Amino acid sequence: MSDNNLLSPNSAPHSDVEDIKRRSNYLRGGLAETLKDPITGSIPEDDNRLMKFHGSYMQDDRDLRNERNKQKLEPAYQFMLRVRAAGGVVTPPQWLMMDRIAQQYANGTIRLTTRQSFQLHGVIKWNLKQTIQEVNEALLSTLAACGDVNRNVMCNPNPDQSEVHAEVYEWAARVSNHLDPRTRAYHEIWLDGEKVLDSLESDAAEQEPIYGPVYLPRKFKIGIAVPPSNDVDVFAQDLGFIAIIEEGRLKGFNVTVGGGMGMTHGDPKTYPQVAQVIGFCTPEQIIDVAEKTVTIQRDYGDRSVRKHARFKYTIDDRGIDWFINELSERLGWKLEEARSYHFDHNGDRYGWVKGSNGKWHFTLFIQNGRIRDEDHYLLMTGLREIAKVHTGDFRLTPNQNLIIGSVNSQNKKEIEELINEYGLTDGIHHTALRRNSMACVALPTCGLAMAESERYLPTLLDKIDPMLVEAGLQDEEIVIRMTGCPNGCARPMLAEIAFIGKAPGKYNMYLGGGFAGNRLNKLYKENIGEEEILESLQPILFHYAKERQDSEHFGDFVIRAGYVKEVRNGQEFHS
Ligand code: SRM
Ligand code: SF4
Repeated sequence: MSDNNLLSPNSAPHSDVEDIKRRSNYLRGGLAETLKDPITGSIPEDDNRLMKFHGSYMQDDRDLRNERNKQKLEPAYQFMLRVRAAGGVVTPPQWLMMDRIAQQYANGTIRLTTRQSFQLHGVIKWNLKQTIQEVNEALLSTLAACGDVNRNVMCNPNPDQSEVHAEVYEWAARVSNHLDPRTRAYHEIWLDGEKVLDSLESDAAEQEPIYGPVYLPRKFKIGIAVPPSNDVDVFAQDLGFIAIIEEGRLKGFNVTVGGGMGMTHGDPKTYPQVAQVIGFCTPEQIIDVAEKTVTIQRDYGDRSVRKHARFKYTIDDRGIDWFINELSERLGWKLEEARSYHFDHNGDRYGWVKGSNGKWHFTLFIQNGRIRDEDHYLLMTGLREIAKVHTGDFRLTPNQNLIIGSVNSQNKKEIEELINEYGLTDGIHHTALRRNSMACVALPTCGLAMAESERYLPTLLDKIDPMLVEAGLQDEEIVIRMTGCPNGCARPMLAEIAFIGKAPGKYNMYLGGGFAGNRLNKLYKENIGEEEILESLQPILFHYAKERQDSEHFGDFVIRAGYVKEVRNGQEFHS
């Protein structure tokens, strides 16, 4: 490999993060020393940038910020740790380990994320190394859970739903392994591995054959969907694959490129984008397509302006034809024409399902992915008790829910009893709107949050639910998502109803996303608080209840009824 990401075609000055990466000697920087500093619970900004590649972010408890400031104390620094597993599949012992370290080192809760990973919050600096070691002892990893690399590869979380699902999951795991960073820095810093490299001059091809010494310009995301479910929101991914199944066999994948959600309020140069389908590849070609696509973004992505560094902008700026040609050149062959496919939803399907191998899977509703014990709902304890007797696996869904997977017929009764004993639920007693809801973490941990999200959406839903009941829409599947800022972590721009935080208690309200995650929504009202949200939503829900056509989804209705205009691609999002 040439050292071409040091010589990006982009001649503008590189951003400071590029310099930090370049100087870091394959993600080492000063991290090993910094972690030992006994004086402060924080780490310097340069090292914090590198920490992300190792799966952790420095945060502070924002609920305590003002008070600590008044008392002239340093902020309550703490670290978020993201633990990834391709397709979100983990074993019961791994679950038990996550449970234990959440109690021992973090804030006693586990957060299931929108990309099928785990997050722990509240780990203090001096416990980080021990925590990461214990994660690795359980054969899980935090490496590349964050940072300018390929992130957790998403995949429909039902490997045993059919043989094809299992095969697709295997491909997701292989793509994920193939794109893992190869630097030994992670082992050296966290696992006390032998120090193998001291020199910046060492051969990039040997150290990081795919990424090179400055890694990617920005994060990169891959998801694989198995129609008719688009639970992974394939059109939100930088690179997506849509499994093509003919006569019960996996023929290959349609390839999608250039999706992404993040934007900045009021800055039309930033926008969410839906990915485009560019062709078809066979299963054996998927790794090559993934690798070459990543290298194109490595070489052509914008390294000067980080806001503009995502792959969606590389594609939009240079054109899809340019990308397809570049990809064909690097592959040495051309993608075939895309095959037909059909998605009919992007949410999860709850309750028991029997897989092709005779095993059972139970999808639990977990509100916004937060696993904790509350006074009258011992969710964390219930799952721990299940993990102790469960012989199958756990699967984190792309909608922040959890599947108790591969349950034997012999075990099913015992697991059902535990589900009942702890009141764990498939969400059937909730409105279908709540079952199709997602909210990002936001306050108090997320440093970028402008408004509440995870802590507020359930309360807002409590107020929307009676309207749904009154309108007779309680069982109507409508996708609703909320985020505390426009970075889009719960993929709100694809929801039929979305709220994106602007300021404390204020949200922009969006309508009209596609029910199958195939269309962006559009701004309906700006900067509104709860009262106006409810006042705005009520007449639309009643109108929908009265005048919707047969099987017309809410997102389609609001466009037909003229509440918002249809958005066909991201460039139209702000217009
Ligand atoms: Fe995200 C940054 C949480 C999925 C777009 N995201 C963050 C940070 C790390 C805040 C920060 O940079 O300081 C958040 C940590 C909050 C906390 O306290 O835990 C955060 N993102 C999350 C999670 C946990 C949300 C959740 O509630 O589940 C998701 C973890 C995924 C994982 O396991 O890997 C999460 N983030 C997403 C998604 C959805 C997806 O990937 O399918 C997106 C939109 C898709 C995309 O990337 O375009 C997303 N997160 C962002 C962005 C905007 C990137 C951009 O293009 O501009 C940021 C900000 C940034 O990178 O600068 C961000
Ligand atoms: Fe934080 Fe914004 Fe992501 Fe929510 S969407 S977790 S507020 S970065």
